[in-house]
Amino acid sequence: MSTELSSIVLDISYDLSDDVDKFRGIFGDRQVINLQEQSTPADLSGIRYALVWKPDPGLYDRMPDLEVLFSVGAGVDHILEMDVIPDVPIVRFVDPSLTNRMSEWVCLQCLLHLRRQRYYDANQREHNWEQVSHPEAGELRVGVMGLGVLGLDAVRKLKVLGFDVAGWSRTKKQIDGIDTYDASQLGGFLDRTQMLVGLLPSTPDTEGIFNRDLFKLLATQTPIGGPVFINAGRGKSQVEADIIDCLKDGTLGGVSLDVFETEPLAEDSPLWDFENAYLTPHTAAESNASAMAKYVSNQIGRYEAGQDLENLVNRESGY
Ligand code: NDP
Ligand code: OXD
Repeated sequence: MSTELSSIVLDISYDLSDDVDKFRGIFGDRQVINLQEQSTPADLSGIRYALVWKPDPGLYDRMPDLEVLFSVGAGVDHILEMDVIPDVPIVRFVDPSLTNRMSEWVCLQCLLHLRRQRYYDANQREHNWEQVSHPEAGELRVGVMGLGVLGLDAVRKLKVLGFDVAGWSRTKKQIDGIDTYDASQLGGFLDRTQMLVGLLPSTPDTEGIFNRDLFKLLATQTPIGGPVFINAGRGKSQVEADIIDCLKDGTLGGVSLDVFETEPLAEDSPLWDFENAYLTPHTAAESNASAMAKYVSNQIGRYEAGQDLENLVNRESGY
């Protein structure tokens, strides 16, 4: 097949059909091969770049000349968990359009719990005018687990809202005005945390980290009726059976979950029915197609100019 060397393949497992024109507009002279299209050739030799979510395992065999793999998402667990991973650099998606959306979601969830929004929703349904007082943000100690691109933006914005914010990550960070803890200091971090936010990647080390044992270490005295758990990292990092039990027995006073062990969340999951649970269907921060096309095009430009690719995945740490 005679494709240009600089063509890019768009994977079928993340439906970009409505956005292919945006990709073609931004990629200009580069050929954009959308695997959704019937006309896609079986032989993709000569192709150097692919943008994938969780591709068909056979896809890589069709691309013997692949040089760089781009992830549609900021997370790359879907790529690294596959049996076959091509031996090429993997670049994850990092862009303000995604980061800002995630911080909007995190701040929103913290505020919903702080301002007892569910209580007012219920009263509104009952046409019930009842004023209750609530603490201000500065009285709430929020702790963010994961201080990467998303966590760093979230802690800064939570701080601007007035929350008393701290962060935890594998390696120690220095952030103005924010207490930080490294992996060895998890106990101290949890002990001060009343509202816990998860922005961790899914790796063997983070699997099931948000479980009953961890929730029990959170600060129990809170001005909002119990510690709150908020997660938008990955569902595999949480043990949903423990979350359900902890909501029932008051170990947790509330949760906000955007990610789940199995997605979509089963219709009969008890999580749907807790008054103090806010659930969103993995929509905290979407990857915007135009931003993604510009990002990938820019990275390919850097690569071809001999510059370093940005946001490379470390296969050893798994993110
Ligand atoms: P980064 O890779 O930039 O940051 C990951 C952070 O997690 C780092 O601070 C890292 O520590 C920390 N970390 C990783 N493993 C451990 C560990 N074992 N113990 C302690 N800390 C750890 O990722 P992003 O911030 O860009 O994204 C985070 C995750 O958010 C993604 O992997 C993805 O799963 C999820 N996501 C969810 C979306 C949604 O819509 N729900 C949208 C986009 C992303 P260190 O700094 O020391 O390396
Ligand atoms: C991502 C996601 O990883 O949307 O970007 O979950």
